[in-house]
Amino acid sequence: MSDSGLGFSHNRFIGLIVVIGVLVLLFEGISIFGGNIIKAQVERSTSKNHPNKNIEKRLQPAIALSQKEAANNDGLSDDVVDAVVNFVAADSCNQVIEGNDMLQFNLKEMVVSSSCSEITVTLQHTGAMPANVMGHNWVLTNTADFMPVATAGGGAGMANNYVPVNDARVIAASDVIGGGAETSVTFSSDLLSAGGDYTFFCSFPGHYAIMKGSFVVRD
Ligand SMILES: [Cu+2]
Repeated sequence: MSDSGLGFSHNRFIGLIVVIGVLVLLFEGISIFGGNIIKAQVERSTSKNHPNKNIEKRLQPAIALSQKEAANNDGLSDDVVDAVVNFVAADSCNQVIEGNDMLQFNLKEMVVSSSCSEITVTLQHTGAMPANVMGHNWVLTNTADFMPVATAGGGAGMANNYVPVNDARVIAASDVIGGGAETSVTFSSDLLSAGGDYTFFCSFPGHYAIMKGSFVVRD
């Protein structure tokens, strides 16, 4: 019987080496496999391994809060801020506003400069419905006169574009138009004063409650 010198037979010694080798490989395989599972869990549960991966998501609440705070601090809506930022006095003398088939104007506020001697408002009906069903016009009054004039306009009828005839409370009024049409009205700024409280609206019966906005005259 041959002897390896360690008390084993030569064949048993070789066999032992092979078994140890296999166990080492197996253990390493399990370690890598287990390691990958843990790594994947870490990646899923935290963004530690990818600092930039979810950075927008993690910053979002802070940004949303600061925007809200800014809006609250200056007390102005985003629309007003946009209007002020984009305001050009000369350009403001020509206003364009759209009405659609869903009883909406595309503007909640219009801002003109007190330096305009005349103001032209162009109304575009971007819908498809006819004037007798979904007609729109653009009427301007002092805010205090808005409701009474809108009500009186309903009684004036389509023949008068739903605007009371010879009514001094009406600062400006366009024709009633249907889908795809466009109309405009030009009026003097003599009846306007900077800082005055004006409301524009559509006087088609039932529309003024939704189709209205504030008309601002700036110095
Ligand atoms: Cu309308």
